[in-house]
Amino acid sequence: MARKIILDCDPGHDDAIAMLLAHGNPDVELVAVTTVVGNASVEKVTRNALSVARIAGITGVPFAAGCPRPLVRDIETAPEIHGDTGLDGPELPEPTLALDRRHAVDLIIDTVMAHEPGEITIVPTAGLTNIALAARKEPRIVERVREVVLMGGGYHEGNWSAVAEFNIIIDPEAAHIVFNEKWPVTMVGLDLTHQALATPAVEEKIAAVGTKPATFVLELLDFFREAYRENQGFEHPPVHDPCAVAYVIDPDVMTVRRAPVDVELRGALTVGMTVTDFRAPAPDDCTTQVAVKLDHERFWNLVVDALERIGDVAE
Ligand SMILES: [Ca+2]
Repeated sequence: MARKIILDCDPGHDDAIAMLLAHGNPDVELVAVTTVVGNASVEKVTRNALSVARIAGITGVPFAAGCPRPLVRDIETAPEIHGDTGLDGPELPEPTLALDRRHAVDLIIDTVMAHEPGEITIVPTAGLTNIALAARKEPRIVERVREVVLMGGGYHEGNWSAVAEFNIIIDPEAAHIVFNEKWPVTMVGLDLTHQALATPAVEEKIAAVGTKPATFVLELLDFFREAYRENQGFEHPPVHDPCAVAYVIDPDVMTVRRAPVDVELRGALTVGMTVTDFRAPAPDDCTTQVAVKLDHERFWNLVVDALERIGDVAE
């Protein structure tokens, strides 16, 4: 049985690849895609998500737009990493899917409540505004969700400050809510995703697929490589978001460690830090775990396999 996932995202180059992985892999089923302000405005990332759906040939999945700003803080976007559109680089087609009329928060709630307990996994690859609001609006989703597997944070690494990662620091109050609810949370943070480098060998494998969606991924990686070289000193870009999807598909793609995680809201230097307590043993009531070590080859094979299964998509 394929694991049913809600992808909450802000496409975003790596979000786009996460969508392709989720769509192409038979062991997960996309049951909803929701968007939230993050890499760019919610209008831009929503349009991007719909364009990626067309490229990937995703149909019959509801897409809904979510929160236009964080819970408390001002909007902060990431044009230096994703360009002004949030998905600079490839030429994007006009979307063909129509948006669901519901707000993303309501689509998340409706989807979780319409399924049996333990059926739905939420995979956030953006700021946690929608997820936090959904948990507050309908608290019963917390015990119905199987688990939350999120890309964000890091226990030793930051990218938007010395100690904080973008998805967390843009809405730390929302992250605080999500990490402190009693659902199981897996933090696929920078410590893990900085191992998911798109090396030339990876790009060769993707190029060998030879389809339009594969070419689209290569174009995304070209833009991402330059952005990460210029702004963060990476030779090859770390491709964060599909790592969270990959963990749902195949938990053996990474090692994880159980540890309490909380989010700093008041530190003058550390706001948005995902403070991880590695003192052993983890308390019995600990509901969080953090991703530690990636099997690089296994991960990229999943991405390539998904692209092969998607094949060429009719226009
Ligand atoms: Ca993202």
